[in-house]
Amino acid sequence: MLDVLAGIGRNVRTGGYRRDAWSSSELELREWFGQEADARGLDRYEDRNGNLWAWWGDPDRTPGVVTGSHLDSVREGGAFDGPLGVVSAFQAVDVLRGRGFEPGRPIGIVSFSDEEGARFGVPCIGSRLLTGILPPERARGLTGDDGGTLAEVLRAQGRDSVGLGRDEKALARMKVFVELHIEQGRNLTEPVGVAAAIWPHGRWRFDFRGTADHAGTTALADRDDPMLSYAHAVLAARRVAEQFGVVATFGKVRVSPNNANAIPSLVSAWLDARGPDEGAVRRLVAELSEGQEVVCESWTPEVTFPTALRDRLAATIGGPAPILPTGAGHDAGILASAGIPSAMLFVRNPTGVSHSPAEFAEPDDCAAGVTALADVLADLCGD
Ligand code: HGY
Ligand code: MN
Ligand code: MN
Ligand code: MN
Repeated sequence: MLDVLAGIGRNVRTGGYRRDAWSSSELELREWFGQEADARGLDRYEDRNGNLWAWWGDPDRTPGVVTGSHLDSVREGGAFDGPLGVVSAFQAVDVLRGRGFEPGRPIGIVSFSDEEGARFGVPCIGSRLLTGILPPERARGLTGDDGGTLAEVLRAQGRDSVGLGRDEKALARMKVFVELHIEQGRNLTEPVGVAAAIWPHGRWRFDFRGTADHAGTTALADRDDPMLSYAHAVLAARRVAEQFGVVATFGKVRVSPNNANAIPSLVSAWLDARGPDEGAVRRLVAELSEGQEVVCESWTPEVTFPTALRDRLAATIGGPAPILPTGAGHDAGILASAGIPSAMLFVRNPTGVSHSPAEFAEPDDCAAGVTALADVLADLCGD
């Protein structure tokens, strides 16, 4: 059985992906990726947007079949969301070589930078920059939770030499992209499935303002406490989400100045809202935003993966492989929205839990994912 989990274990030992991207631990991740690529004699490099690449064959001769995912994660995320796709990509190359397969096209492995947007607030920064969907100036100006901008972080790491931005060369090298990812819901009952679509989803920052004052000496009637507005918004989000058939949560909140014995002057809270119906998501946000200070920090429209490619993957896997939508965003969705033929394979998640250390996939299902990915890569290389 393929030691996918051993690969994830090695990645866990680097400790890198458990923290948000662009941090020093990301440097360790690049080392781990490099070791995996070097061990297979793959041609590896980092592109202008921090994405890591490893090639079997020369993509400048013929555009290649690319697979991969991301290594960063949310804080205290799981071990599979992202790394499973990168580890499985390396292992699928091993499987194909073990079969004596000679690819008719180059096969590329990519790890996109900062897919979760855990630090700078915008998900899929690496693939959005690569495709030009995220303008480099906006990316440079993104401010992390520690107050530093992405530009300052890149300068400190000496990584902004060639500058961020749309990468025509990287795009020209990609004929098709397939991302393998752990399923992040409870809907996949077979070991491996194929993605139909990604729900529209976004992140909005709400700023609830109040008047700083003493927690002990200010009469209740004299208080202008922004925590109350925040609390109302949290409860309204759940109520309206149920009403409109969407999902929404305030998963991150920042209280200023954050003293236990003072009424805050500001409560900033981030809403994540998603659903199969874009209109319903927008109605929810409009209702919650009424009379509030709200900034949309990221919006990803619905992505429907190309039907012919999706069905081809399902047929290659056989089974018949289930085809299902997801509420989770992915780099494959960004590439698809930029016109790169893209598809996704999902590996069963027995509990559906994700963005939590409890996230888990069975070794046999991980191995089935690698075999399915190898079969799909071999099939697509034949074009
Ligand atoms: O948040 C998401 O949808 C994904 O896990 N990045
Ligand atoms: Mn995730
Ligand atoms: Mn992911
Ligand atoms: Mn993804």
